[in-house]
Amino acid sequence: MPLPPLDDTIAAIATAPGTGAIGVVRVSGPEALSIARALFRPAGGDDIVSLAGGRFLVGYLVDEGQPLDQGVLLVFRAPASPTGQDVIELQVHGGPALLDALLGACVRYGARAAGPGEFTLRGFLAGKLDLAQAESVQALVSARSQAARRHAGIGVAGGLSRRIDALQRQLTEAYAAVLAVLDYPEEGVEEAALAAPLEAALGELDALLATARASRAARLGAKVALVGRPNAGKSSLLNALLGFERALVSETPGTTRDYLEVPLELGRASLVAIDTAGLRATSDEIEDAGVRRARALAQGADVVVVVVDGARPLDDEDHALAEELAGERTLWVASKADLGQVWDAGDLGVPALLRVSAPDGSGLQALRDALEATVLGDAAATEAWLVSERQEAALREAREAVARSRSAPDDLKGLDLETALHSLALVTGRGEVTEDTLSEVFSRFCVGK
Ligand SMILES: Nc1nc2c(ncn2[C@@H]2O[C@H](COP(=O)(O)OP(=O)(O)O)[C@@H](O)[C@H]2O)c(=O)[nH]1
Ligand SMILES: [Mg+2]
Repeated sequence: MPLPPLDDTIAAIATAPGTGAIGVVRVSGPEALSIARALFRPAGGDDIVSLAGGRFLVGYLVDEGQPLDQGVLLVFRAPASPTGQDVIELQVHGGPALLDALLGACVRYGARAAGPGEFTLRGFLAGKLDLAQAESVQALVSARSQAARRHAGIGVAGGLSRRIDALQRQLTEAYAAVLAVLDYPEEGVEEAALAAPLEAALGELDALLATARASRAARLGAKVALVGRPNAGKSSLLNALLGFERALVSETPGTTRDYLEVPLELGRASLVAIDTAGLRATSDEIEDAGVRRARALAQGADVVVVVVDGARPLDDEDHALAEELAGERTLWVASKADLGQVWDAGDLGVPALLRVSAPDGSGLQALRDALEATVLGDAAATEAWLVSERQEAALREAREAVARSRSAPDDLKGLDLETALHSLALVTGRGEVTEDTLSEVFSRFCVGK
């Protein structure tokens, strides 16, 4: 996809669609100030075109003699502006018809209605922010959870970019050691000069890649499937975690037939909890369809919580389930702790067991903590998170190339390191980036961003 023109004047409504207290129209490009002069009458009579950057004026917006609104004009002068060009922002009352009229007037006075991400694209090309920061901006505005918001904010401040830069320096060091050997082949690559930076780079790449899943989960919500036999207490546990009666609870086994998805916010992770039909062999066709669906949901979930009735002795079916559902991302819960516990983790053959009670809430915090730890995994220790699939793909390529270069013969190590450096450069966009990459990144943005 080719990039849009970069030197003309663009305009867009920058605030969210709908009615609000304030609405903003942004304009960037050579005509920005003349458009401001055509539409804005400063209360103090200042001359807009000769105005210094970083100023604001209060006044009236008038289009062809017709008053539009009272408002504020912000002026940023090139090159010290978010796009590197002259930029104005018109702040008016946030009415959709008013903002449409204002944008229409800007277009009549020479602007082009901007497409998604064009302002940030210009900012990137002017060196105001790098690609990792730009993607973090997008992640920040689309963050739906506090966890996603927090890590995107770190990326906007350059946290991710600094780590990528440090990685590039490490690999460049290793690359230099490899090149030295091409000049003096009889000496061979000096192990210490190469091994240490490569090891360190691999460790750092793994740490960053470990954030990808947590980041995806924070953006989309990690799927947590509650599974177990009928009457184990799955629906009661879901309600207890939520703090309100969302799922039907009954003494009659087989009550939950279809599944139920509910968002569940923990401190640092946002989850989608899924209550499922109790797993059992049944002749009821509808219930059986629910049971098959529950198994599929457990397969596709990020975390599986197996609920086993803690107040009833275990039987063969419990052991069969324990075997079926064992896995790295499975948490074992014994329910109904208030009724007493008649078996323990060893009896079921599981590594750890959390005891919970729905009516008195005991064990719920420990379960929340365990869920959070399982979803975040190794990412918990890392502040700067990857925020896009694109970044993840680039780092995977870099990791593979670094791993290859470790075992490659001396004269080929350099090629792998070049590949790795190239992949890293894609993340921040410092290095060559193709128009396709830029189109892909910025087309995900909102208009006006
Ligand atoms: N005392 C006690 N009863 C519970 C607890 N959890 C569930 N129950 C009861 O066990 C029965 C089945 O619960 P439900 O949540 O519907 O189980 P599900 O079939 O696994 O969804 C209901 O009668 C619940 O009231 C608990 O923690 N303590
Ligand atoms: Mg149920």
